Amino acid sequence: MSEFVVYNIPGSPFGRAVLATLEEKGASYRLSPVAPGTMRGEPHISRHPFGRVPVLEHNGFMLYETQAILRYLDRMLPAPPLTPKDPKAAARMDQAMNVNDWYLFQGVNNIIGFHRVVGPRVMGLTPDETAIAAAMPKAHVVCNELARLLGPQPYFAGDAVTLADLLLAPQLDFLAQTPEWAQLSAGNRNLVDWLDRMNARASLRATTWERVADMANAA
Ligand SMILES: N[C@@H](CCC(=O)N[C@@H](CS)C(=O)NCC(=O)O)C(=O)O
Repeated sequence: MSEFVVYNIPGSPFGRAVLATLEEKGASYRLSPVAPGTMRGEPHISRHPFGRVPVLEHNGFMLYETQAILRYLDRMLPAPPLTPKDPKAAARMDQAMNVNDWYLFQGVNNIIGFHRVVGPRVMGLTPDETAIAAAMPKAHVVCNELARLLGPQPYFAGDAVTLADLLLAPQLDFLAQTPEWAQLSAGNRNLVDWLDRMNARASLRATTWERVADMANAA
């Protein structure tokens, strides 16, 4: 199995999901850092026509969109399996992954996470408190719904980690770095415990912003 190349920016939660999945699989991979501000120009725009990260390259096969990448990795590298066999559990996994993309990222993390974490850290921006406050009602709905979907199970699709956990954990870990997390997690103890469980995994510890920045510097 030849090496996987991940085009990514340190700090990207979507990129971290790909790296964490490769770590869970014990796969050999290389990070190819994309400099912020260069994603809408060549060469990156030829890899990703929407100018985003991550992009996976495998034996010349280029793939963007994190869910597609995670499913490709799970099919190419079957052990350990990260998709449940049971159709209902697999449907819960798919549902949680779509909640991540459509509701947690869009309108919550791309506002609150951006203004609290990425903007200040990467661009030296001051958080836009009005935008953050406007995103909070949706953020409450999303966090409460994720806690409801998780319920008493250890992971989103049951007893074992799946692609849903690996997609959601980097996003929620981002939100957990903001002061808003105290309100968003209040009453959602199961989500906090799940995030602690995920953050304790070797795959998540190997792919923190700092660790990915180290990989980028070494590339
Ligand atoms: N739907 C895409 C979303 C990827 C995405 O939004 N990535 C962010 C970083 S976490 C990005 O590249 N943002 C750059 C930009 O919007 O300019 C996926 O699933 O891969």
